[in-house]
Amino acid sequence: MAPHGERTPGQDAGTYHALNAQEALRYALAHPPLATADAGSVAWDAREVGDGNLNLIFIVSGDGGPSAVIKQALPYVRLVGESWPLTLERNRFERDAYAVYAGLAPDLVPRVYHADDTLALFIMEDLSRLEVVRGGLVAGRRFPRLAGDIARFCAETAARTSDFYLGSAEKKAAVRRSINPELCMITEDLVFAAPFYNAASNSYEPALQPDLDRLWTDDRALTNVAALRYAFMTRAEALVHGDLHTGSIMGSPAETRVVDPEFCFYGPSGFDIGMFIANLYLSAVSHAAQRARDDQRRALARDMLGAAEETWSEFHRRIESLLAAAPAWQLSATSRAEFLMQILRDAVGVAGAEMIRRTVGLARVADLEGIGDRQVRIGAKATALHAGRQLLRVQRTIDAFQDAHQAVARILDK
Ligand code: SR1
Ligand code: MG
Repeated sequence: MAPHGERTPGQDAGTYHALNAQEALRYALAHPPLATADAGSVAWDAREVGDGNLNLIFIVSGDGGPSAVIKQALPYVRLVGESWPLTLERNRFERDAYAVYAGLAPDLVPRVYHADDTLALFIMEDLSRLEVVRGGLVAGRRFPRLAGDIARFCAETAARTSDFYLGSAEKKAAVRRSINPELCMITEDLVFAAPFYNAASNSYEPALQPDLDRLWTDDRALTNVAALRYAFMTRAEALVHGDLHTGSIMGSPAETRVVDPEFCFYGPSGFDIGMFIANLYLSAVSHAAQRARDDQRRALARDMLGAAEETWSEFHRRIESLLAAAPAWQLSATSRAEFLMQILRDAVGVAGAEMIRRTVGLARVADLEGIGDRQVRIGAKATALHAGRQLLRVQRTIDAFQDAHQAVARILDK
């Protein structure tokens, strides 16, 4: 990797500024991997294509030739504007996470070629051959590898970055490097707090008020979400991606890539798998709500529920065998089962909170917002709130994933 603080051509050293497309093009052509290309003989183009909540994304490509992506952090939340400042250091957290993932599941993450902490950017592999999985699921496309690949990603990262695999001092150093307070605070607030009271950042159709009143007075759900929030803030178990929803995954029928780990930190091992499963459930809710007007939707909803089951069972199988093989621990079957039960209960609770916040919180999702018919959309959101609340209610007492899964399937069937 290049030394920190390298200059964009034509810029002063040591200062940050947000690039425009022309500057991104010049920067990319001066750094790996495109600096090695025969730049003069190709017509180059740079486009800003970021559609996420936070960053600039430039695709730099030569016609028919090589390409790369520059990801640059903005010093504020793009979704909201400059009134919400946000640390540029998140770009470094993201790059560090990719370096860890490259050692654990290199086929499931993009390659990173170059980084520049002054400009808060890195250059990575262009994944334009893939699509954002959320968009594909909304459009009814299928990703047969998705569940298995994400289960493997979550099992590998949850086990191999934990104390079961790292030495004691190594693990503590990793935790220290990954303390990411500003982005964690966003999750503490937007996932575990704001959706559970009448917070200014929430946004929802007034027709959902009765559903929200039920949630906001559900002592069991509120007690459990408070415990999950506390666990998120205190239990540094493993390196967590921190934002592993279907908008943070690029895919095709043949490939899966996890992107956007800027929310990474050391947290509860069930967090990522729970957030991912929640987003499969949201897709299932969306398709199920639209089934009366479209024959394909019933099958798509069933597929998404099936993908959630496959995700959990494959994750469970893999992490169980990783724990069994953990060097220096000799965990008995009983103690492995105990750890896995904790992960299951955390994951189910996170899934509930994520479903609710994606329905009424600040950062909602196309699976629900994109339903054109107002009545159908409200129905889908009410179902998501009901399912999310149910997951929160049962998470502390379930003994098996199926206990939670069947509850969601029954709610979708109504
Ligand atoms: C203010 S950021 C809102 C959301 O966008 C990110 O993708 C995370 O999901 C965060 O909660
Ligand atoms: Mg993101």
